[in-house]
This record gives sequence, structure tokens and C-alpha cells, in this order.
Amino acid sequence: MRLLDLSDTTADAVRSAGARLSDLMTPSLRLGVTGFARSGKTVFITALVRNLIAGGRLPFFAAMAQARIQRAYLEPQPNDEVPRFAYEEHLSELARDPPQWPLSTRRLSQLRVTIEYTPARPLRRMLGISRVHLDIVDYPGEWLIDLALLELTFKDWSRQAIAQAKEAPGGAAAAAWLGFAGSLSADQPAEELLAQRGAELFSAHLSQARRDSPLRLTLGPGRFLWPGDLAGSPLLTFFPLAPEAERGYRRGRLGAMLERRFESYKAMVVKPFFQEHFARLDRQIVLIDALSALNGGPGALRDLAGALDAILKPFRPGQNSWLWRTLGARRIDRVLFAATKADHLHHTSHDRLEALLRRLIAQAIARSSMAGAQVDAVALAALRATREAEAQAVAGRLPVILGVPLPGERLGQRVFDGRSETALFPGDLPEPEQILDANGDTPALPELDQVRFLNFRPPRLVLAPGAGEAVTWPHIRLDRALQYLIGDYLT
Ligand SMILES: Nc1nc2c(ncn2[C@@H]2O[C@H](COP(=O)(O)OP(=O)(O)OP(=O)(O)O)[C@@H](O)[C@H]2O)c(=O)[nH]1
Ligand SMILES: [Mg+2]
Repeated sequence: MRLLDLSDTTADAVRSAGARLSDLMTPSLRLGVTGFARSGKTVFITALVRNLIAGGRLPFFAAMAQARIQRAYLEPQPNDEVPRFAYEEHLSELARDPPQWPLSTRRLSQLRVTIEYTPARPLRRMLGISRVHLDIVDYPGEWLIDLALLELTFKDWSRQAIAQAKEAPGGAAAAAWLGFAGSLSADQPAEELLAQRGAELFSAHLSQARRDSPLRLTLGPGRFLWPGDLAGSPLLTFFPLAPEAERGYRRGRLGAMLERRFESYKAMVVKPFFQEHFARLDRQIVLIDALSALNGGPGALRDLAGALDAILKPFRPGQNSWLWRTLGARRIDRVLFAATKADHLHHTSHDRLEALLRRLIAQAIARSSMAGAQVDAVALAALRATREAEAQAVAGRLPVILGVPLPGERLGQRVFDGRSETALFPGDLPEPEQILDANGDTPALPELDQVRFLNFRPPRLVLAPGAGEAVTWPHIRLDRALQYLIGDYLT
């Protein structure tokens, strides 16, 4: 071997060792993005990544506004066992003609964006460009609600779930499951086929209850609704059974089998999720579709308040001491609650939406005590699908929004075809105190009946701008959310 070859190879080895070393020293920030089904998680993550990578217009995101971001790019994610967030696919759905919203995604996924930036602090700036890995973890909000199961015995959970099923108004699936479960005795022999049939009927009831009232957010267990990679797993083969007596179940009997599987679900599904994913997050954003809850009326708002309360459970110290032991030193220090789809409202109502969200979470926080974590609220639209205008009405000029309602959306008698732009007066959002009173109750509000929101087509985006063309990604307050969630890591 010639000397030159050797020295080349050595230099390369030194270089790549250097790269590995600096990668080890690159801090990573794990951001959890959660929210209930259809709350806007996929659109939010796609928007966040796109705006970081392509340099979007983000005046309230200091590092971008001060032109300190040199480069942001996708890198292979660190955890091989977690599916990658399908960023490119979602972006290409938005770029179709006509543009489409991304398809529903209901499992855990992850994406790593590496950001290279010039530090703002003079001393650090002398050291040159810094790097941070942003690991974004997307998971269903329903899984957070499962934390409550850890405090329940199989019998308590069964009582609750049966009472809930009886409340489901006229649900055929609920009746079918209740009929089946009611015909069984805890003392009959444990048979696998019974467990499977019961679990199928129970899941069908939960899915129908959720379809009939999408805003009943605390239905669960979460994996029965959104199984993720557990679809078809024996860990989901159980169902609630009316307790017949306080004494324990006999070995080899149906009651004992279902109870054991319920305990396995807690030990092998719920706990590992908190240990492996939740406990390793640094920051968290909880996306909330408060406008759909407003559309659903007082009952839906009450359900939302209850669900937010449940979502905050993991942040309450003492309630689950094993969780706090697991969280250890590294624990979520900032949580942002975001009311999504703010573009369904005229900007004159954005502050009210934010204030309503603050009121909703204030009550949830008052009932707990959020150790350690700072909490804030924002009303945002990750991808703005509407424009604003004024229309002349008899009563004067009305602030309206313009957009293309999705095909099949209805307003009174009118059914939209998904092609034509429409001007809509969504109504003024009432003051938050009127919507939620001091007791956290939601009185019947005639004004609320006049507030109506439609779903719109996404806007046409210029994703590959030609010379002189700007990248377009209209949004509302996405930059403020970014500043709160990651801004301090880029100083
Ligand atoms: N107008 C408007 N609509 C939005 C926005 N974000 C989401 N949406 C609407 O909400 C729907 C759901 O958004 P997703 O991002 O898919 O929500 P998700 O939480 O990932 O939903 P799942 O994967 O089904 O749990 C979209 O199909 C859009 O109709 C937004 O910023 N503006
Ligand atoms: Mg999704």
C-alpha cells in the first residue's frame, strides 16, 4: 500500500469519527404531537417540517425571522422500531389537482429534522454554526386517556364501560354487545372463541359510538379504537364483564381470563407506551379541534373539557408514582395547547378562540397541579384554507371568509360540490365566559346555534417555485407555536 493511500484512508477515518462525535454531541429535542382523531396532527407536522425545510414566512419564529437558520433537512430517525412519518406522501397529497388533505393516520410515527443555525448569543456564535435534531413523535391523543385505566381494577372498569354502553342512544352495536355480554357468566369455562367474539362486539360498539358522536372523546381503551400496530393482537382480546360478586374469579373461568388480559393490556400496552415514548419527550403540543366541539353544542364542549382533564393526567405528580419515577430527570417542561383550524373563523374571532381554549385548560389545570411544565394556548391554522373579505348585508358590513367547501359539506339546504368558492359568515364567536361559566358548565347559548363551520379544500400551494416565485404556505400563528416549542433551543 502506498503511503498516500494510507494517509487518505486515515484522514477519512478521522473525518468520519469526527462526524460521529459531533453527532453524539448534537442535542436532540423530542417534540410530542398529539390530539384526538381528526384534530389536525398530520397537517400540523407536515406544515412544521415544510416551513422549516423550505424557509417559510414565520415572522414570530425568532431564528427564522433573524435569518439564523442556515439549513434544515430530514435525516434518518433514531428509532428503527417506529414507523417514519410519511412526510413526502402527505405533501404530495396536498399538491394534487385539486389539492387533497392527507389521509387519516392513526399510529405512532416519528420524523427527524436536523436544523443548522447561527446562535444568537455572541459567545456561542464564535464557535460557529450549531446543530440540533428535532425528533417529532406523532401519536393519538386517545392513548393518553388510557392512563386512567391503570388506576382501575377489571371490575371497576367493567362497571364503567357497561354504564357508558347503556347511555349510547339507540346504538345497535352497543345493544348487540350488551346482549352478548349479558348472556355470559363469569363462572363459565374460559373459551377463546367467547373472548374473541366479545372483543369484536365490544370494539364494534366503541367504533360505532365514536362514529355516531365523534366528540365523545373519552371512550376507550384507546387501542380498541385505534389499534395501530396491535391490530388483531391477542392483547386486545378481552371485554368488560358485569361483576357478579365481589369475591375473586375462579381459575380457568371466563372472568379470570378476561381479568388477566385486562391486566396484560395495562402492563404490556399502556405502561410501555408511557415508558418508551411519552417519558422521553421534552416538549408536547396537544391539538384540539375546539370548533367542532362548538358545532356539537354544550354536551360536546363538556366532553372536550373532560377529555382535556384526562389528557393532563400524565402531568400530575403523585397520581401515578411509577410514571413519575419513570419520567425521572428528563420530563416535559413545556406543553402547548393549540386550537386548530382557526381559519374557519374570521381573524376578529381568533383571540376569542384562544381565550376559550385558555378557559378550558385553566379549569383542567385548577383540578390538578402541573408540576414543572409551563403551559400555554394558541389558536392556529397549520395550513390556511380560507381568505377573508367583507360582505355588504342589511345590517352593515359583515366579516366573511372565502374558501372552497369540501364536496358533500352542507349549509341548510345547500350541498357543496367541492369546486366553487363560497363566502361564508361563520358567526361571531361568543365571549368565552358566555360559553363556559365559572363552574365549567356550558349553558345553552342561542348564539352558539348561529355559529357554523364547514370543512374547506386545502389551498393551492406552490411547492416547487420557479425563478422569482415565492414558497407559499399560508398559515395562522404557526410561527408562534414554533417559537414556544423550539425557539429557546435555537438561541
Ligand atoms: N381549514 C383547515 N382545515 C384543517 C387544518 N388542519 C386540518 N384540517 C382539517 O382537519 C382534517 C384532519 O386533519 P389531519 O391533520 O389529518 O388530522 P389528524 O389528527 O392527523 O387525524 P387522524 O390521522 O385521522 O387522527 C383535515 O383533513 C382537514 O379537513 C387547517 O389548518 N385548516
Ligand atoms: Mg393523522
